[in-house]
Amino acid sequence: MIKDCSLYFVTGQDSSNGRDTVEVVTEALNGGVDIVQMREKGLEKNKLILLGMKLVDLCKKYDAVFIVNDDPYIAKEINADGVHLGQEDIMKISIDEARKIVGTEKIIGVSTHSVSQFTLANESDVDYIAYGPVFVTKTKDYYIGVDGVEKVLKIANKPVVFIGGINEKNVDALLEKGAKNVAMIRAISQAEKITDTVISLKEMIKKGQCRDY
Ligand code: 3NM
Repeated sequence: MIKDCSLYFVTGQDSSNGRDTVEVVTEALNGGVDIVQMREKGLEKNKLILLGMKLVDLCKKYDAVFIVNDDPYIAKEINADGVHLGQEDIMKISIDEARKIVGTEKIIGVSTHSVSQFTLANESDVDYIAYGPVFVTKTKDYYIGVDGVEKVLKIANKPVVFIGGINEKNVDALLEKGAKNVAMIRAISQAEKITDTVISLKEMIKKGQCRDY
């Protein structure tokens, strides 16, 4: 399970202004990100495993949750805390199969891009649900906006992580609607001062929604 009030960093070597992923993740952890997802679409399996092993150790040191994107077998092999599955992934490997691979102790998250996908995910054996892209993002060629935010929060029976184009300027718009967890690539990976940016984002989350944590 993931804790609420989490700042979730998704890696992206291609979106890190040439900086090394381990360096970027270290700076993000120094600022206090709670969850790190290794999402490196350009890397082959053996390289993902090598990078993943480094990130597993790094996240452990900071007591942060470490999630592998797309591949439950890699998550299992490197003993990550869990796996994140996209809608395309779950066409190939169902959530129930992924659960058998990673086991009941591990975290499974799934991406959803509409209220109807969210509703289905809500009934499935996942530990959190990502919903987005809520704003314009370079990663996707569409965005779904914030209209469904309150609706999904109302029906959710597990933590919801909002994603897509979120940054220091627009995060409040989500927090005001009740969001507790937000995920980002570029607002963190492309920040000039990653640690400072993360500290400020965490402060905003705390003020916006999670005053008691
Ligand atoms: N998944 P940025 S949006 C990886 O909506 C990802 O499922 C999304 O990057 C989804 O914070 C997204 O730079 C990209 O917009 C997030």
